[in-house]
Amino acid sequence: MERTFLMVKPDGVQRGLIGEIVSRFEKKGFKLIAAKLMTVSRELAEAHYAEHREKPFFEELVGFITSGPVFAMIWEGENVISVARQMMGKTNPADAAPGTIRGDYGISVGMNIIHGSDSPESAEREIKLWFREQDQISYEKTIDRWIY
Ligand code: IDP
Repeated sequence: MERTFLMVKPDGVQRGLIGEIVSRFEKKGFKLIAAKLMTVSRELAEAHYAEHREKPFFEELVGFITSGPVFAMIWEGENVISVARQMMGKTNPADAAPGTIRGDYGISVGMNIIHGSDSPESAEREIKLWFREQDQISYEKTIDRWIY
């Protein structure tokens, strides 16, 4: 079963959207494997966004993600990486469809509420970066047989 790394960014936490976002993924049928409210060190922020190191907005990005608590999560389910990306909507909330998280709650690309891994490779890398093995909980849900 596939796993992905999702994070409510500091703007989403400040705006009280943790519950709403968790609820969307729960109702969809995905399974929560790990979650924590935390502040992000500069070191972790730079490692997480390493692929954007050369971009002009890199400093802004690192400054933003370290500016307040984030809610980091691992979710599991069939095709969860791509389905979560669809549920998040396009990177720029101006292009994100209504009904998606960014489409419903975001306005600017810098503060777009949520992060989600964009491929199996980045999901694997990000899960390792953000969570220790022993904090990832594998368990059965009886409801699963009504979802799959
Ligand atoms: P993604 O979060 O949808 O995967 P990426 O292209 O990986 O999008 O960019 C990472 C994050 O960098 C975005 O979520 C957004 O917050 C921020 N970002 C992307 N482009 C810009 C920009 O032009 N200005 C400021 N921030 C940006």
